[in-house]
Amino acid sequence: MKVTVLVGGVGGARFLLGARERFGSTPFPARESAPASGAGPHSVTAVVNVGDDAWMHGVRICPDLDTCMYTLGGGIDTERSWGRADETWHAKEELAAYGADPDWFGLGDRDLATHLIRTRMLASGYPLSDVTAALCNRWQPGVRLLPASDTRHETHVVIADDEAGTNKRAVHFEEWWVRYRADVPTFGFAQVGSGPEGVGKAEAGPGVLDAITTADVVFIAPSNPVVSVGAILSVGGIRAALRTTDAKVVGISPVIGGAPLRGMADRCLEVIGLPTTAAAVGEYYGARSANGVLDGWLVAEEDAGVAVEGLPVAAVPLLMTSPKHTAAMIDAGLALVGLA
Ligand code: FO1
Repeated sequence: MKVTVLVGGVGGARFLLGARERFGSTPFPARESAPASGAGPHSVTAVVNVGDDAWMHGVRICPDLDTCMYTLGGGIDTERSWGRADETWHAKEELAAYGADPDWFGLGDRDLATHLIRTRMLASGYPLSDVTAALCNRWQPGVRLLPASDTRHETHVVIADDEAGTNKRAVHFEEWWVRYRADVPTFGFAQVGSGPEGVGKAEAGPGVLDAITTADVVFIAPSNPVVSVGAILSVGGIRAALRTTDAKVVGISPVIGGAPLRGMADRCLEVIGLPTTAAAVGEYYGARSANGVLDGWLVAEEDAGVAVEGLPVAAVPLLMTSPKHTAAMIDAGLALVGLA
């Protein structure tokens, strides 16, 4: 079975641990030498959000790609769920001592090596997808990790000094998320691309549309529906590929009983005027028969009875407390769309 997963950071990485448990390892980067070896009956490809990506202190940081790579590669700090285990912060302290901005972002010394390699490769002309494969040579995540786009597609957030919108300005998503903890008057999100005026459609990265159109099943992981999944869906061609693929598309609700699993999905949904419910997110993605992208919607048992127009819904345990639990959730998703 060819499996493709749309993921953001923490929730997406946990879901991928379950996907690897359920479908086995996918050699990544593919071993040119013996492609047959290690390739089991299944393959798992993750299309990873690049909306959180940022230039800071002269290096390119890709939070969701790195969170997936470190989590699957065994290097993640399990307390924070981001960055490296056994981390130190000397470079961050030294930068702050120079008064270098930003001082609010957690740039770890071990993590910095990843950003330096990435920055050097980007400067040499390698696309982000090649950089990701090169970094994964070391980490061997056992899942193919593809950036949703190789071109800049950052999420920026319109904030202001007060609810009336005095002094509206745009800040990078990371500043909104890390510096302000989203606790600031917020008026919307925008994707900032690499076009001449800084906006415009970033096109899908290499292999992304193929991973969607040739899959047997596509999962939309329980990541932030607005700034992670929404940012992926806004990449040129991805929504259309989901609407036309022969694969079954199964979404997993990131909201359980009116609260997000983690992160600030509720705050993001509020900004775009949606309630924090499994039904609202299901409607936001929408059934393919209703101009949306889903063939099935998995909700938590707490949300049993939720209905979404034109969509089969199943209520199952959604807590990803272990890869085995997540694998069971994946089986429920396959069953919902007749693939189990
Ligand atoms: N999240 C934080 O809340 N505080 C941080 O200082 C922080 C630093 C950081 C550094 C590298 C990295 O890959 C991720 C980092 N994150 C941090 C997580 C980041 O904000 C992610 O974008 C969120 O987890 C949303 O996916």
